[in-house]
Amino acid sequence: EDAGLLAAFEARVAADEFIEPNDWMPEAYRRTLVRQISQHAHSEIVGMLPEGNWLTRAPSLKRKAILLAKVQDEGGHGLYLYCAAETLGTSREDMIDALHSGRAKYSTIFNYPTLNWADIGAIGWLVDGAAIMNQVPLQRTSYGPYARAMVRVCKEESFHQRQGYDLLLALVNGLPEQKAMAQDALNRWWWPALMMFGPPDDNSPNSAQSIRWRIKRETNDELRQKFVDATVPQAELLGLAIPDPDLRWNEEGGHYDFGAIQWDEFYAAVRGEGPTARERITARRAAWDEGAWVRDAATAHEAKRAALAAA
Ligand code: FAQ
Repeated sequence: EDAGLLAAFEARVAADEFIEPNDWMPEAYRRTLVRQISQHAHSEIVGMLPEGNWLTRAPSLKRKAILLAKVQDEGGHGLYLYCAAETLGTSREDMIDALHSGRAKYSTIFNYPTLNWADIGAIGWLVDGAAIMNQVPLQRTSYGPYARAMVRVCKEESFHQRQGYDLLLALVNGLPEQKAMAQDALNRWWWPALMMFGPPDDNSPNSAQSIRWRIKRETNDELRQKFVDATVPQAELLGLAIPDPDLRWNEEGGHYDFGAIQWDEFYAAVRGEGPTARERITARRAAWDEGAWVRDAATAHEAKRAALAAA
């Protein structure tokens, strides 16, 4: 690759300019973006499944309408992100095939099951809360189409986080059994939410280069710490206990210290081990196959339109 082009590219990144689809970029930068953006898109789409599971069992019309809107938003986020990745020269079919064949990852968090209604609250509060913490800095990521997609995504995620917290507030102010459901959901979702930020910085192979290229603006550990610090007071307000005996305020550091994360569990979830992961990919493949007639009809319609236009 031409040294002059590379130097000019790096200078633009260092000056916080956005790189746009037709600009020159190193091949490794393009590959990293396709990897991260497509995996982000897959996470949004697979992420519709655990909550979609509860649409038919929401306890009231109001809760059902809120959840339906949220799950549809996640589908929209996936579509913006696939479009952003397509501007880098990859195709939708390739990305979907990578997901279905297991070549591409999606967030570990969606390999956990949603066992009861309180899980829907915990997902909004913790999973969307973690997603916002990670995505706010991505509004300033160096690739323009990704950064711009993040602006709308973050606004919608804020609504998602609030609806989850509101759902849990209703439960903790209800019957003791309802408060116990909320505590049980927090117990199961807390550690997986911390794992969403990825491996620790000293074990994160992509971080150093992604930070240099300003694809990532903050490291995995920095974002995880910010999430813990923001979330502990929210748990206190709910009257729920975070399931970590080592969690304590560090006066000197001005942050919460927290216990050791079970990284074996994280890597098993990344590898897609366990029944829930198999269920997720089976559901995505079925949705793709059952949607074939829609893609065929759209293609046939476009061919007719083009033929008419040519006539
Ligand atoms: N799960 O070197 P690093 C949402 C992989 S939010 C699975 O640190 P990087 C909203 C990583 O890909 C969730 N794999 O990698 C929602 C890499 O493998 P690779 C989605 C993970 O890229 C809420 C390897 O480990 N958000 O969907 C995970 O620099 C509710 C080494 O890791 C995003 O994707 C993980 N948790 O940093 C939807 C945000 N962590 O690719 C529905 C954008 C790491 O080399 C309902 N992505 N790995 O084969 C990012 O910010 C980054 O890609 C990180 C990972 C921080 C996830």
